[in-house]
Amino acid sequence: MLKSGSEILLDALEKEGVEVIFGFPGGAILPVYDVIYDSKIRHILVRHEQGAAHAADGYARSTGKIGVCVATSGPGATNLVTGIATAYMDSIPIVAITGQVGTDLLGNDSFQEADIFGITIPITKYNYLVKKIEDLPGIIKEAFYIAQTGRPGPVLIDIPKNVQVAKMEYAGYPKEINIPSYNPTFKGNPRQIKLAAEAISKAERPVIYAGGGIIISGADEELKIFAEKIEAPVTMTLMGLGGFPGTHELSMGMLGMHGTRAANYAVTESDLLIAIGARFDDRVTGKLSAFAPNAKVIHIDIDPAEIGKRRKADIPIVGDIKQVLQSLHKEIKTKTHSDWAKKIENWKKHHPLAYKNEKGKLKPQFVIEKIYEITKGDAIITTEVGQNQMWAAQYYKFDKPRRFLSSGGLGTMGYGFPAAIGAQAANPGKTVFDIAGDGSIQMNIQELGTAVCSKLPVKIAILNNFYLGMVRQWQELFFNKRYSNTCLAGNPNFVALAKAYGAHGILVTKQEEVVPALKEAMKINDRPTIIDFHVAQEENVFPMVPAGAAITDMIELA
Ligand SMILES: Cc1ncc(C[n+]2csc(CCOP(=O)(O)OP(=O)(O)O)c2C)c(N)n1
Repeated sequence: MLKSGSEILLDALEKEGVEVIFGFPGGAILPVYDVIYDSKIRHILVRHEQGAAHAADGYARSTGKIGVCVATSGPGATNLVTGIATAYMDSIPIVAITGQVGTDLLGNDSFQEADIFGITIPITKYNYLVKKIEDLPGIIKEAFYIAQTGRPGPVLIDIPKNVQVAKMEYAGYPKEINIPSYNPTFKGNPRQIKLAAEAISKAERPVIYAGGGIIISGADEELKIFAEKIEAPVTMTLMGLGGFPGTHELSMGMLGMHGTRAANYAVTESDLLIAIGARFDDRVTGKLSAFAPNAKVIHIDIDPAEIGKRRKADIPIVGDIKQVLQSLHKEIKTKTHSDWAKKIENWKKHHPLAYKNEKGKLKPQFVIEKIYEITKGDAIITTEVGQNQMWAAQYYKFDKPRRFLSSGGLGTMGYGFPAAIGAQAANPGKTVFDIAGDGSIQMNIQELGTAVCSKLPVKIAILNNFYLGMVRQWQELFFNKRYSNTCLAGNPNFVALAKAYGAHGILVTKQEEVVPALKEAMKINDRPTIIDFHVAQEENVFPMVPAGAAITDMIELA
């Protein structure tokens, strides 16, 4: 059947099982929008293309499926860049589709031309500029395959306008795919797995250091069986939260810069560090030479490039984590480490996460504890970046994967709200909370329009300290309280702003107002709600390891 490039694109998206796409139109993508008009796929019109990329990312993180975003050429495409880079740093599968000027105009500085292919080379797993309509079906098939397999990541397809309108005889979306140069390894090497099992049987102080790879691979059950069988305490990275139940007795919570004392001590004293789907990020390791200095390292990851990148692995295992753990289960024997377990219990008991409950002050940590209680630990939580993000990671106990969506690698302010929109679109019946800072929320607050029009009942809890809090904290601790350009005195009235958009708004200034406000927000299910919590202005996130220090070098609550 004769079909246009745009019709082929939409057919391919349907065949890939795409249910919703996030986008913003413009001249160079108009033929595609014309086909979207008749399509069964839901299109959510964002207010800024950055919102589309983050929403696709939130959709992907909360479901494990590929998120799709669409933008026009030039400024539309460049507005996607931060969202694509955010997804790239956290290995999130999204497919970004951009319109491009016609192939005859390429390279002429034509109106709204930007070399988005060139711009996104370093921030995509793979990308394409489609020069002929005949290539289009195969490219879309490849793009979806590459985005999702191996170590996932964003893929961009740039489609010139003439390719969108050209017609060809279309035999249907390809069923098979063959990319000879692309062969991710799924099964771990049996010899390495045996070596790992041996090292585990000899270890006296093992620690499991679990990253986002656990969640990507869907290996949370396997991890639980593994940890219980060898009685190893588990610490998670920011990306790994929910990959192991936060309330499990073997959980030590997060490690690293704002990790728990138990986690950081345990890693430092361990004799075997089992790194699973984690990449030894500098926010985790602190001073690298002091990180697990006496430990043998088993490193399991699907991406061979991660192994040995920052820390030599004694036993490297390349493969899909779920499969590797299943193979490991067969090789290991049940173990206990009573002295080690006691030591860790002791650290946990004597150094719990703590904050001061001061009279007359509303503490952000308290707000998060109450969000946890009211949602029974089962909400999808997105965060912005800064103190709000770290408090959410510390005080909301994630027992299940795909419940905590946060920009870990890039640390993108403005991520949380559009990501929440994506997650809510993907999970209509679930409670979705964006835990936000007053600075970050203003980076994509225009998406209130999107959430209102799409009737998405996202809840936004603004921990409003009238500062760029995390930067202010660094200025307080390391720059002698010289608060250069971190005061947000010009904040809008967020309740009035919510109302102006047709959303619901609640102001909370006292501790006793927190629960009633949350209950009120939980009842609203046809539009977004902003709760503006006026929290203690100079509260800090503790413990804190100063950048570049050893992770045992923690600054604590005074
Ligand atoms: C796009 C972007 N710009 C700048 C930064 C640097 N930065 C990190 S945290 C932070 C402050 C965040 O303030 P706010 O959103 O109010 O959250 P709080 O720390 O107060 O919870 C800034 C500016 C960033 N992470 N992202």
